[in-house]
Formats: sequence, structure tokens, C-alpha cells
Amino acid sequence: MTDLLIDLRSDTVTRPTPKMRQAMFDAEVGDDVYGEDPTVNRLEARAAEVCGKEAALFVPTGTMGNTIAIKCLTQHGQEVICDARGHLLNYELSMTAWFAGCLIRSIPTADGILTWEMIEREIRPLGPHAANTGCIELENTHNMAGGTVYPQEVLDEICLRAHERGIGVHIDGARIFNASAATGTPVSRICRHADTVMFCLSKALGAPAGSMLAGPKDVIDRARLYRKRLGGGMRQSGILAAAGLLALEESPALLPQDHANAQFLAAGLAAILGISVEPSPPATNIVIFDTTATGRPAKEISQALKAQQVLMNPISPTVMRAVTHYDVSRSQCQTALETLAAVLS
Ligand code: TLP
Repeated sequence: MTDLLIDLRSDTVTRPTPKMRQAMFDAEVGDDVYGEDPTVNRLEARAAEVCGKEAALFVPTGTMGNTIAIKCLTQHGQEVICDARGHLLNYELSMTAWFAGCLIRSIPTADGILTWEMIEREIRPLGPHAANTGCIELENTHNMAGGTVYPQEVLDEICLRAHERGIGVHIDGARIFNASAATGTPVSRICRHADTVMFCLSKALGAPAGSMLAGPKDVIDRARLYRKRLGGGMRQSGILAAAGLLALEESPALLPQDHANAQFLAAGLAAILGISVEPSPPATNIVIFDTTATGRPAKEISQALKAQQVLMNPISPTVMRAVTHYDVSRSQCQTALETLAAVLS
């Protein structure tokens, strides 16, 4: 990427900071498959502590973290309940089916936020025709619904009621630190009643790679074996964990700036004729906007922007997404808005 580009496609595009690169250079390493990488061990212990869980596992990607969590909380042939726009359902190559052997029962929501009332209606006991519900998956923040955040009482109620029914809950917390920054609630409190939580070091937190899966020790012990089965035993991965540790300690404090930039972007987008932003203002760092009334397909707008060095992805024929992160400044957001206005005029 050249520095001329303003890349709002995702917060996955951040490049490691000079401090992260130095930490990677200096990292003490060992063979993590033998449990001998001191930097990975430190990262796993710290991630467990931040999540308020007994143990945590360093995995290469968020997709692998979710895949393993669902496998650990279900048995072959069960159902997994999630929101209809969930990443688990739409962007993970059906790993729930492929690896865990479960079907997803999705529930449409207005804002990506499920409630116990919605979920309870879809819970199935095992019977001659129905597969039973193995676990519930909640996405916090919700990516494609526009970075929305679970109200804590809604999340708690889902977890506590699900447990009464013997059903586990996994949080896809790829951006749980954004949820924490938006609400002022510590991550450990957000996921207190959930069984497992996955969060990404390589999204809003800015590390070059890696995610964490946290949960009870016996679950994480099993998760470690599944990680190996999936080809995720990474040997001297302390090189990556070193950047992850820095991201975990230092990046959460920067997230309010990304959220303010997203609100700035959303306000500017809403002022452009034909564009509507939903939800507005965005709660975190993801801005979803509808381009229908511009009369131009989202894909075409995206291509025209790209020709002017501004990157934003379409997520449907009439909807686009812009994601703020530490590699886009307020003035670059301003330039992106001016470019979009010019493209549409
Ligand atoms: N999200 C990516 C794309 O896959 C859409 C993005 O650009 O936002 N859960 C959530 C909520 C995610 O947003 C993502 C990635 C993942 C899981 C998967 O993480 P990775 O890409 O590390 O497998």
C-alpha cells in the first residue's frame, strides 16, 4: 500500500507500528507446539486475564478461533444459533458445517443484536425430526450491522438462560475491545457469563496477525488439539505474539479516536445527497451506508473511488462499508468524503 491510498476497506489493513516491529525483532521464542515459546505463553496468560477466563489460546486467525470454539461447545449433528448477518454464517466458508458438523439456525435482526426472547423461540430439543441446539454464537461488536454493541444486560440474560438449558455461548468478539471502548465496560465483564470468547489482535488492535480464544481450562486444552489438527501449531510464533502483546496492552486506548473518526465519516456521508447511514451515529469503528438513492451501484462507486486512491468495499449491490483504524487520520477521512462527493456529483 502506498501512503497516498486511504484504505477504509477494513481495520485488518493496518500495518504494524515501528514499536511492534522492534518487539517482533527482539522477541524471545521457542517451539510453541511443545509449549516452550515464552512470548506466546505470556500472551496467552495475559489474554486469559483480560477476558477473565482460566486460559487462552493463540490462533492464527479469527476464523480458526471461532471454528474451534464452536467445535468445543457442540456435538456433531447439532444446531448453532446466530444472527443472520453473522460473520460465522456468511464469511467463514461454512466451517461450522465442515469442522463441527453442525447446521446454523440463523435469526434475522434489525441491528445484529439477538435477545433471549428471539433465541428461545428457536431452541430445539432433540426429537424424531429436530436436531437439538448445541450452542449460541453472539457477535460483539457486530460487523455487518455497523459495529453495533450488545447491551450488557441482554448479553448476560442470553448466557444465563442458555446455561439453564444446558446450552453454551460463544462470543465472536473479533472487535470486543471496540465494544469495551464504546461502553466503558471491561472486556472481562462483557464476557463474564459466556463460555468462550474469541478476539482478534489483527483487527482494530493493529497486530499483523493472530487472534485469541479464551475460556475454561479444560475447553482450551481441547482447543489446543483442534488448533493442531487445523494446521495452526505455529512453532516460533513468539515473533507474532510479541506484536500481539503490544497491541493488547497499548491499542485499546487508541480506539476512541477511531470511533470519533467513524462518527465524523458518518456525519459527512449522511450530508451527501442520496446516501443514508445506518446506524447513525455508529457506535464503534464501522460505518455502513446505503447508496440506493444515488442511482449508482455500490460496486461502481467503489471502483470510481479506487481510481482516486480511496478504498471502500461494497457489501451488497446497494450498501457499502467504511472501517476506521489507526492508519487513517481525521484529515484522510475528510479527503475520502470530498472524493466521494466529487465521484457522485
Ligand atoms: N472480518 C473481515 C472480513 O472477513 C469480513 C473484515 O474485514 O471485517 N469475526 C468477525 C466479526 C470478523 O469481522 C472477522 C473478519 C472474523 C471473525 C474473522 O477473522 P479472520 O479474518 O482473522 O479469520
